Amino acid sequence: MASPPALHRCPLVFLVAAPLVALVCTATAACQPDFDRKAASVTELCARYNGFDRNQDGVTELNQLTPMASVPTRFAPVGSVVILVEARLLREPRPRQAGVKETGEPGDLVLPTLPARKLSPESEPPKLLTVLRASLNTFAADVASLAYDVFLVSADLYAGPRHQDGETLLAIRRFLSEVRGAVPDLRGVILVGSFPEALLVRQCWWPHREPTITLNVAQAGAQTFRDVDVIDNRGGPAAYSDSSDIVLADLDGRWDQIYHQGRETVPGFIAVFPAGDSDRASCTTRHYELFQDPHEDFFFIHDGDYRTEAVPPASLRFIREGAENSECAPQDLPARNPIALPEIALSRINPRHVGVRPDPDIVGTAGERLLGSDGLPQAVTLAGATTEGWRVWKYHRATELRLLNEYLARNHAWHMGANPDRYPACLSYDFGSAMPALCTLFPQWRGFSAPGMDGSSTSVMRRLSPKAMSYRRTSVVSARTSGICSGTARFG
Ligand SMILES: [Ca+2]
Ligand SMILES: [Ca+2]
Repeated sequence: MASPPALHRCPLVFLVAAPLVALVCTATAACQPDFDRKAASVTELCARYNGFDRNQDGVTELNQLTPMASVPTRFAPVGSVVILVEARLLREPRPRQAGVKETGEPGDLVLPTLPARKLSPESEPPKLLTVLRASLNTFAADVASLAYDVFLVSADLYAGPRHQDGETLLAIRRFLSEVRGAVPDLRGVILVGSFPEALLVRQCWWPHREPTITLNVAQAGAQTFRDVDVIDNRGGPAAYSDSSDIVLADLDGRWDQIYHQGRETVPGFIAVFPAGDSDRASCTTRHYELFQDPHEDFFFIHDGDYRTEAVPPASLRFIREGAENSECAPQDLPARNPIALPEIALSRINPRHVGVRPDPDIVGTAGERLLGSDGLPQAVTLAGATTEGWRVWKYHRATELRLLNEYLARNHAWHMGANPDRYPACLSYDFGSAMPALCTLFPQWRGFSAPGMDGSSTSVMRRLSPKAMSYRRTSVVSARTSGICSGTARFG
């Protein structure tokens, strides 16, 4: 077996174009099944998870998982990677019908998607789907060239009106967990397309000092305090994360136990202590505001559990219950600062929300449209104020596919040595800076240093509340940064 090129032989972290695709090259060859065994396991698991209804409520989360390709690396493998492709992207366009307006289906609007220089002027532009299928295979081969065995799978997931992104994610997670059981060197998963996102809601017991705070705003009992001790158990600015990949990456955590699919109200409070002394686990005050926050389809990180007792005549005692870290795997709990740790790296390539174009149906008073005959934006005078800014943009599937194809083409070109004049950048938290490792990738990066390119833990932490951080590095922060920085996590 050939040795990998020096670039890929080092046990280091690397980042590949945006979105970040990062995996750690750590030799783990011992006791691993061979490629054929891994491929057979992935195929078998795909079949087993077809029609998977995780919570057995009659709504299928995983409609169909279809193996598309298995690509062995030419080098001694340092791990395996699964690429999940949203099946929606791969569906054939509907047949065009006479009299039906152009829908944005890929067969309707054919755009040149491979680098133009690769097409002769006489070439008929390839169909977007044909290009996409070829591009995905090329992408898998590109990842395999980094010394990974690669398994390309199309994923047809629940896409109905019900809010159950978290449930669908948990189903994917179950599948990935089983894949990791059969393919122990699984190092990363790349999601191509619009996959569900995890919404994290967190409560914590957050004592801090506020320069100014108003309770019961716009209510009869509104009251403003200055420079006071406060306990906020709604989590403060880190209470929500609507895009976090820690749920998928932390395969042995207890995320399935903290998922809430239906709509629920979560009680919370902010209490003010004008006389100070708010850090204790039981505090009494008559200055407080109670909340009932509605949430749906969310993972509830309940680090701020509490109960109250009435203290006549008008005060309330807040008693901290102390339940924390229920999302963490048991082996993560003994840590001094328990935190959910990922087993695999996760990356997303998703152009869906930029797959838009100006609405061709908007027509101005003189018959002008948003784009002129030259294809450029132009001034349009509307008869009525009926079109708001965001409505100008209309989802257009052909554009989505074209953007994806263009990205994959650029990514491949980079693997082939194009665009060498790129620079390293790192954003990380808790795992330390990956910048030193990045700078070993290319000779010209040795000693690279530029302001703002290395957002490692110190600078990230500095932007957050020092007291909140000293109290406990929050799970939400770790989850969010794991999502952002899956590229900087080290494994194995
Ligand atoms: Ca279900
Ligand atoms: Ca874990």
